[in-house]
Amino acid sequence: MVSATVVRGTAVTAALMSLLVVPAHAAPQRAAATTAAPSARALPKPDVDGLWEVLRTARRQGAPGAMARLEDRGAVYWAATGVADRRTGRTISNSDRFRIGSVTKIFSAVVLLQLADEGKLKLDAPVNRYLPGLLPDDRITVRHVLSHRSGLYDYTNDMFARTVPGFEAVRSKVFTYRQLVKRSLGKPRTTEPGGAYSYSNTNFVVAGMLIEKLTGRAVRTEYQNRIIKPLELRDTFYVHPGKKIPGRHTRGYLTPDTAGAALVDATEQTVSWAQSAGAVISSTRDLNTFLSALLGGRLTSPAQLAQMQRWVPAGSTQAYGLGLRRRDLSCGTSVYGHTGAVQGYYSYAFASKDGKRSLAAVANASNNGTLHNTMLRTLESAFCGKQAEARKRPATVERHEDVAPGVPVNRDAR
Ligand code: REX
Repeated sequence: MVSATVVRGTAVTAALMSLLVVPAHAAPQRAAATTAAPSARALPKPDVDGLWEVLRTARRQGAPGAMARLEDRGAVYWAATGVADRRTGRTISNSDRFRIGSVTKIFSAVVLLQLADEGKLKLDAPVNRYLPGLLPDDRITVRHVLSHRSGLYDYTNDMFARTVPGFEAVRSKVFTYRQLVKRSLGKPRTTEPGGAYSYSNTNFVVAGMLIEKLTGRAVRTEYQNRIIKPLELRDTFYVHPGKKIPGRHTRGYLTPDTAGAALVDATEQTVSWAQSAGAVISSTRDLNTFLSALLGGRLTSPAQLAQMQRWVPAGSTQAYGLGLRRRDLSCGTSVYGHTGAVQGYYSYAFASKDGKRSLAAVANASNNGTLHNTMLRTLESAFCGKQAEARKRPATVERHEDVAPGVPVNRDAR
């Protein structure tokens, strides 16, 4: 069953933002190595037809369903095609919830930056000041962890070296944070503290531990009280170690490494392997609201938002801040947010510099590099409009260092 919807409507999000009170006492801190973003320019009109074409291509490339929601200064556009459930044939829709993977990292970073705003955390203090003896090097700071410059090895490299067996081995497991950190510490570190960007989920496991240590509460409670409740996000949950996605959701399908093998329904899992690095559930609407609020300065003080956007190079068209990615698009515009990959779901949540335009998209399949590259083009349609070069040329081949880095990704999956 196939369905297509492109709708324009009116969104009302501004009123509830006024509920947020942000402390503004935080002093600017020492700069990390930075890379300048291309200068901000007026955004071209979104290309909704282009967005729609990207989603159709995603389906041809192996996603049972794909959808996107674009919000632009009060106007809302959404598009969806394909199915949420291959067994029942139920049509996918933007009201379906899904697993957002590493977009979770922004939630964890926001909580920590709010704690910095409250004077409870210093970004340049060693992690070991707050979690004595956790890390083998006192030089590793909170900033290093949040910008993937700690050198802590990514334990998911080994965990998911074989995609389906790796997933099945952990889908019902419950890990403690310490068990995950221990898996990382068994391997040599990838950089000196403060060295080059080297993506690792371990960093955001440490972020979760910091949140729990500094607040005395579970990350779930902190996400809830600091982000979900104030922004009235009705589709956003942190479910751990439960395996189910609450309410109406799209199922997620994992592509096996063997070409031609049947997709594996990966919907139910604890996501304990990721937790504060990747276990949040949300919807395209909530992600638009979240990114707009963050970039619009409604979740942290301006000083902490500036910290979040001290960029380190992370590839030719990307940079990384603190739990935040910057992607530099073909038209010279940069967008800010995160990509996510957990088994069965590729997700994308980005906004313009001022937060006034936001795009959230998801394909309900993963471990398919061709599909991932296609879905990245939703950003081009949303923020470059008809100027997007990507529409005129074949999809660029991205490196996949951040999708289980060091692990082969199935590029040819159909
Ligand atoms: C886990 C394996 C990939 C996925 C991973 N995900 O590290 C984090 C994430 C949480 O969302 N990262 C994104 C599996 C990309 C980011 O930070 O931007 N792949 C799959 C394999 C490959 O198992 N052998 O594709 O489902």
